[in-house]
Amino acid sequence: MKRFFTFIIVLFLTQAQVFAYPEFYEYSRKVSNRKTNCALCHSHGDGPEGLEPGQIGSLNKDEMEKLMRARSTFNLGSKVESPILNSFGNQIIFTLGKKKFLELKTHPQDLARELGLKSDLDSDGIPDSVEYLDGTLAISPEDGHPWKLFVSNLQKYFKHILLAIVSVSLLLYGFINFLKGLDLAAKVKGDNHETKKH
Ligand SMILES: [Ca+2]
Repeated sequence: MKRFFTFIIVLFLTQAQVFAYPEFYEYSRKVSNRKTNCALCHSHGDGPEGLEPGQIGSLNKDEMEKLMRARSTFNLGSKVESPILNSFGNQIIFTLGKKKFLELKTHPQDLARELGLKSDLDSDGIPDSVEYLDGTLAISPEDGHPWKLFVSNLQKYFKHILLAIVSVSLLLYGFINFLKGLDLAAKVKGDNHETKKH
């Protein structure tokens, strides 16, 4: 059994390049001008081949079974949990199905359109498909196009910002009136003092 398991790992390692799909991150890199890599969709930035965590060589028996199950799932709508893919990679297979995904290898520019704008895995307000085009990680809320993140956060926290502005304005208004009151009191006191002198 152990020999068989080792054979499966070696087989996957030798075939790993076949299962890596650089067409997508290369397209993302081209349109975004960002140094994207396999981390867009994979657990490891260098892709599935290797012995590092998130790569095929590091998988235990259960994870290898998960990987084989994920790779034999070709229908869309099937929940896959491939240990070498991150949640965006798994989401792509869930949304499109493996068959459609493989078809897109020759025209990776259509991946974003096929994914649509519904999914936003990291809830940063920027859809996964847009992050693919921007060359940012769809699973990291800190990683996003700066202007889009700013607009998204502005919309998200608009009420809080508005409340803060109103509160500060009221405090400022109250403080100014307090100073005016002090000034008026000082003037009245000064006038009284002058009246008593005369
Ligand atoms: Ca996002």
